[in-house]
Amino acid sequence: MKSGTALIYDEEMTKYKLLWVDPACKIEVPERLTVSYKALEENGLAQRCVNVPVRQATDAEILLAHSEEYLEAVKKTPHMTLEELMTFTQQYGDVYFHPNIYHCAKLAIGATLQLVDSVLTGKVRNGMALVRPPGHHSQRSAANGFCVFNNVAIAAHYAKKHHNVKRVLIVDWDVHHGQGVQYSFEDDPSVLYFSWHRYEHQDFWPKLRESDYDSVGKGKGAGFNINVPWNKVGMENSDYLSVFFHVLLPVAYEFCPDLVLVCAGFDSAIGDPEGHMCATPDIFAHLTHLLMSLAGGRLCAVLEGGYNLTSLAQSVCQTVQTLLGDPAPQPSELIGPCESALESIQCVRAAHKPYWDCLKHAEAPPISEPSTKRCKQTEGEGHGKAEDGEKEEEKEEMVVWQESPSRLVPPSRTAAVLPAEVKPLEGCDLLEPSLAPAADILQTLRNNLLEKSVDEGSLKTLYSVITLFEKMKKNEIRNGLALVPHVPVAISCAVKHAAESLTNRVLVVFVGEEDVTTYSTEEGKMLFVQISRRQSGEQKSQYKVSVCLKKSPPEDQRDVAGFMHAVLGLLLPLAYEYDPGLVLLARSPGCGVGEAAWAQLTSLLQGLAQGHTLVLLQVGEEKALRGTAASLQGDPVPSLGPLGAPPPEDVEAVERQRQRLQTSWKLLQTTAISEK
Ligand code: Q9C
Ligand code: ZN
Repeated sequence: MKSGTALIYDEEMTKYKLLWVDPACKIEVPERLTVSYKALEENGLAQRCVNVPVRQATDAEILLAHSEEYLEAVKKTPHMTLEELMTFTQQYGDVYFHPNIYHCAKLAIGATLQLVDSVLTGKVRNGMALVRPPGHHSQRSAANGFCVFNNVAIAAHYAKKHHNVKRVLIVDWDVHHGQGVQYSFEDDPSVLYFSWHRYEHQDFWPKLRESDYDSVGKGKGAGFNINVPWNKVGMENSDYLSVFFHVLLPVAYEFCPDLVLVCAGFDSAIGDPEGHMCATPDIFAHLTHLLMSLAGGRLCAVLEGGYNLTSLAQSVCQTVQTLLGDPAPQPSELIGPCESALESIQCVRAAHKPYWDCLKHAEAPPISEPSTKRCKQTEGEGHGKAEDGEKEEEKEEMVVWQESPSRLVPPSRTAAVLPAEVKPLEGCDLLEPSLAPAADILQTLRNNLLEKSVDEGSLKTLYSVITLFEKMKKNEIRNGLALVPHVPVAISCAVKHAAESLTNRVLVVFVGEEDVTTYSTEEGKMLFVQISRRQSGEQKSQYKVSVCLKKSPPEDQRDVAGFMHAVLGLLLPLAYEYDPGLVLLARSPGCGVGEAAWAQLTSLLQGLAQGHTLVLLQVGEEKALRGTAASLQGDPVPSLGPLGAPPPEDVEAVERQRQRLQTSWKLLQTTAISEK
C-alpha cells in the first residue's frame, strides 16, 4: 500500500539573495525557506516525512519548458559582475539575479522532479518540495516575478513524458497569477491549469488582460485554463472554499487527473504584504485535504510565494501535516463568500459552461464585460472592512490572527464494531462488544425503540455504536465503523444519544430510502442530509435536507456524476458551513452508490469534525466493509474515472435544494445579488 509523505528541501537553496536595493524584490528572502523548514521540524512534521534528496535539473529537463537561448543566457549569470547582473536583470520584470541563483534554480527544478518521481513510482503517496527560486511566473524565454525556471510547468511535462501520465491538474493557490504556467499549457487539453489571483480589475501585478476569467485556453485546450480573478482584497476562508466547491472540484472530478501538482504559494494567506487577503493558515489544511481525494492521492505541492514569514511557516505546516494524514482543524468562521467573490465565481462558471458538463446548468454571467472593463472599485475590501487609507508602500500594517490550535491526533485511528462472525478488519481496533451496557442507557434505548422489537444482541450493538460515539468525543479514537442490524434504527439511536449527551452539532448523512425518526432536537443541534431515490414531501427546515436523485432499478448503480454533483455542490458546502463536531455517515442496503463513489464521500467528509466520522453499514453489506475501512484509515481513494454529464433530474433536484437553502447556508451560493 502506497503511504508516506516526501519532504524535499536543501539549505543550498537559501544561498542567494538580493544584492542591491529594489523595493519590488526585497520580500523574496532566504529566510522564507529556513523559517518554513524550522517550523516543520519544531512541530515534529519534518521528522515524519520521507526525506528525499534534491538534485540538479539537466539541460534537457529545463528545455521542456524553456528556450535554448534563454537557458544559455541564464547559464552565464554565475560569472557576471554585480553590474552585469543588474543589467541582465533589467530586461525582466520584478526579479533579481545573483551569482548562485542559476545553481539554486536547477536545484528547485530537481527537487520538484524528485518529488514527482517519488510519488509516481509509488515510493511515497504525496509530498512537498520547499524551493527557491519559485517558478510559476517564469516563461519560455523570460524570468519574471522572482522566478527563473518554471518548476511546476517542467514537472507537468516531465510527468507526461517519463511516467505515462495522461492528465495533470495544476492548482495554483498562490495569490498571483502564474501566467508562465498558463502560457505553457494554453492549448494543451492534457494539463488543466487552475489559478485564483488578486486582480482588482487588472490593477494588480502582473496586470495582464489574460489573467481574467475569460481566458479559458485556446484551440484544443479551450476549457483547460481556469482563472478566478479576485477583484477585491480581504478574501477569506469562505471565499476560497466556495471556489473549490463550485468551480474547481466539480471540474477536477470531471477531468479526472492522474496527478495533482500544486503551485503552493502562501501569499494568499492572512498577513501577506503582497496578497492582503484574510484567509487563515488552517484553510490550507482543507484545500489540501479536498485535493487529496483526486488522482488516487498523488499530490505534489511545490512552494511558490509567501512573504509573511509567520503566516508562511504556519501555512506550510498545515499543508504538510494534512499530506501526512492528520485530521484537519475545524475550519474557522465560515460566513459565506462576499459579493465580489460571488461575482467572480458566477463569471468563471459561465465562462466555462461550454466546456464542462458539470457546469451545463450554470447561470448566465451577471455582467457581460470582463473584469477589466468594469468600473474599478477601490472603496473597500471583499468583506467590507474599512481600509485605513494608509499608503501601503509606506507602512506595512501589522496584521494579527489566531494561530490555529495544534491538531489533535487520537491514539487510535479507526475502531470497529462487528458481529463475531465477521473477520476483523486489518488496521482497525475492534471494540469489544462484551462490555456490559449501563442499565440506564439500555433503558433509554428500549424506551426509544419500543415499537421495534429489538433483541438483546441488537441492543448490545446499538450500545457499542454509542460507545464509539463517546470515544470519538473524548478523542480516544478518530473515526469508527459499525455493522448494525438496522441502519435507520441505529441512526435514530445515535442521534437521540447525541442530543441527550449535549453533543455539539452532529451532521448526519444518510444514503438510503427509509424514513429515519429523528427525535426533535434543539434547532441546529443536528443537520440531517439524506440522499435518496424517493421523492419526499415539502421540506421546511434548514436543518433537514433531502435530495432525491434519479430513480433507477434497484440493482443499478446510481449515476456517479449525479451523485458527485450532489456531494460537491450541496452536501460539502452545507457540511462546512454547519461545522459539525461529529459526522455520522450511513447507508442502507441497495442504496445504489458504487464502492468508489462511497469511498470518495467517506474520504471527503473526513475534512470535517477533525476527522470524527462514524460510519454505519447494515449487516449484509459486508462487501462494502473493507473499502469503507480503508477510506477511514486514510488509504488513497480510487478515482472515479472521467465523469460525464450528471442526469438533468439530479441537477434539478440539487438546484431545488440549493435555491431553498442558500439564504440560510451562504456557502451554497453561486451567484451575485446584482450588478454593481
Ligand atoms: N509590491 C511570487 O509570488 N511584484 N512572485 C512585487 C512589490 C512581484 C511574486 C511588487 C511579485 C512576484 C512567486
Ligand atoms: Zn505569489
